[in-house]
Amino acid sequence: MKRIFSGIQPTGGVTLGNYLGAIRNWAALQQEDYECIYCMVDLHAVTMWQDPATLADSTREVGAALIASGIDPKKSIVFNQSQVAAHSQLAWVFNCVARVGWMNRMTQFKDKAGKNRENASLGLYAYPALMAADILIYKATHVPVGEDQRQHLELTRDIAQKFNNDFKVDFFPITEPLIFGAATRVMSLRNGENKMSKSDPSDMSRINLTDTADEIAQKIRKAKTDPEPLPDAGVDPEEGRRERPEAFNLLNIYAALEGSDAADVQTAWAGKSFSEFKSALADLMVAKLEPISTEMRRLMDNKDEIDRILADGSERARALADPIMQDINDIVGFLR
Ligand code: AQP
Repeated sequence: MKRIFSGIQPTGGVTLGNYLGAIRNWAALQQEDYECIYCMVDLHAVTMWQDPATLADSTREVGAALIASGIDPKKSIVFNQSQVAAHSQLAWVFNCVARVGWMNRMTQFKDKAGKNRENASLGLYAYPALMAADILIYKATHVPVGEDQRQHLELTRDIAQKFNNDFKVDFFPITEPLIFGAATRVMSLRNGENKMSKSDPSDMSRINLTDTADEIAQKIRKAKTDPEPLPDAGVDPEEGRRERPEAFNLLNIYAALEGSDAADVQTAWAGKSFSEFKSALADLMVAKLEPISTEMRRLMDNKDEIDRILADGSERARALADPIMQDINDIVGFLR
């Protein structure tokens, strides 16, 4: 039996980056021979300050985005992490299994903590141990990962291995990454060197799945580019991304939305003007995102419906996680 776990932080609205890089792949996985568990990781979200007045609604919004993007909550388990206590219980055990030296090598902590590392939360530092617990509390066999999460999945494998060795058991699986053929990394519309992010202070840097057609058109029109026309067909994409990150980002987004090969899109638009291209990109984006945003808005207007779906998901998640946590307690030697 193949079991998939993946998570997304309810740290704000859902971006086109979350959709193209993760959510649409999660929806596609449901077609295959997998049991899928998709989680709004609110415990991870609070490793950075979250306003309590908006966290619950952000959680609902992310849940709505998943469902509107085609994740079927009857087929897959969709829930929020804080409602399944076993995530936190196992995270503590893993805090005691993982080594400080391992955590010190995690590049995401360095990126997110920034210069003022002493002032970062302890939770942000221990984030990868909680992520390992998220995956292993279900004994998930596969995790869809983007490039940015690869290091954390490696750590999950190390923690599983060390737990099995320390306690002389063959308990946790060594989880495999699921890498998608054309993994899409969507960059900011204001700076092609940074990834598009929910928490970027500038709303113009990202497309939110709830943006209206006019907002999308405006953001694409104002997206940063350079004075040259679109690149020639022969330009190597790796080199192109280094030299003209904004141009190649927009080409990539177009290809990902259309479901076509990036090289074909580059050839089709070679030498053309950005104004023509941006207008086609905005039209394509609106056509693809409108059905999702319409369904998201419907769900957001029906909070009871979304809350019921998440409560049902939490119950099903607990039914899987609790017996595994009980076994772990026995292995560690906690008195029942
Ligand atoms: N720009 C992106 N391009 C491709 N994939 C992306 N993902 C996020 N941004 C992009 C993927 O979305 C999934 C969920 O991400 P997350 O919410 O757990 O955290 P994140 O990667 O830190 O996303 P954000 O939007 O940048 O959130 P904040 O601003 O809160 O840090 C992951 O699979 C991720 O790879």
